[in-house]
Amino acid sequence: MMNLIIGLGVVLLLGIFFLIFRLSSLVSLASDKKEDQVTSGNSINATLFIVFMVLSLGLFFWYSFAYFDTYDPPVASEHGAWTDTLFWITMGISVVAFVIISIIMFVFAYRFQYREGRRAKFYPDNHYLELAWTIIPAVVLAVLIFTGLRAWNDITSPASDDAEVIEVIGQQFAWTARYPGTSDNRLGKYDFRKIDAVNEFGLDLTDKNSHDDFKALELHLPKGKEVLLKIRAKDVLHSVFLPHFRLKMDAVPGMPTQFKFTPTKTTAEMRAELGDPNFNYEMACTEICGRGHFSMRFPVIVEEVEEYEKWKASQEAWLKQNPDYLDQVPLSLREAAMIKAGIPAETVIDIPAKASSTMGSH
Ligand SMILES: [Cu+2]
Repeated sequence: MMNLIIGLGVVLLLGIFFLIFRLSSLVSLASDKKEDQVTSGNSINATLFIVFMVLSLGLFFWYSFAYFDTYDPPVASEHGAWTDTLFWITMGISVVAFVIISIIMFVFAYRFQYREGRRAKFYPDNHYLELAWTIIPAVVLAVLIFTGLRAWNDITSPASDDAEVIEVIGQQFAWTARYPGTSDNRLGKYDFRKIDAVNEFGLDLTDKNSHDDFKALELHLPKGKEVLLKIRAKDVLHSVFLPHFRLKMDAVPGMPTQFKFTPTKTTAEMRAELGDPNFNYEMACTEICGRGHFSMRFPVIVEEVEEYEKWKASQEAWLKQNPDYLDQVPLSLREAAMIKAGIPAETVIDIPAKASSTMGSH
């Protein structure tokens, strides 16, 4: 409602401006003097240029400072500090160029408005000037792009062998995470053709690494340890966005992506830093993926490594929660799979019966 009123107010104001403009040009048409007819509209426009410049630059700086905290959350990852520096260097150069160009544009429009008897100067070209405004921006842009590229190559280079590998999967409209179990610390293979109502990851149970993988509805991260996020999507494009970690990577169906980073502040530390006991990190989807896009919020918890390991050990393997799927585990691996997944031994009795009944029905 408030927005509507503000919108109507702006439309009304523009209408009034237009009427004043029409009125003054009609008045000047009615007057006999030739120069009045030409210059009255010009000087109004010239003055409006200056008004517009002062108002919009004022708004620009006011917004940038007043709402600074809402678009610049404190950084909580190692590479984030470096990308922030690059961002602010680029921003500083752009803002200086933007302000200088805006002022020159509007002041020139005002300064060189039509005046009776003034003639334009014929000034066809100046090689030095053209060289200067080509070479200086080219050098500045090249430096920005190459330092950015170096940082990007560093961020996207392969993760170290002892990195914590976690998979996040986007689907309409929720995130899920898959962790390697504590007994092997390796994510098992998956195959999208194995996805069904229960096997939402498409776990390939013929791979022994998959037997202790578990599902999580919160993203737990260890502080000070390199994390490799493996990212995929099950239906449409989604995008992983972890603003405090300066991490953004698309989740693309059929094309797994990844991002490595090292968290530097636990949730508790960030709460203390912000003085907000209710603060929580979160992961959002930044690809408009459909009607429920807004609801793709995923809680993120950063803990000390010991707490993180404790949490991992307390989780139940996916296979333990879905023991029916043991019949997809090759017979030779079945016993080891049950131990790995923590499935009680008495479940063994069901499996051969089930296997033989399926065979019998063929
Ligand atoms: Cu999404």
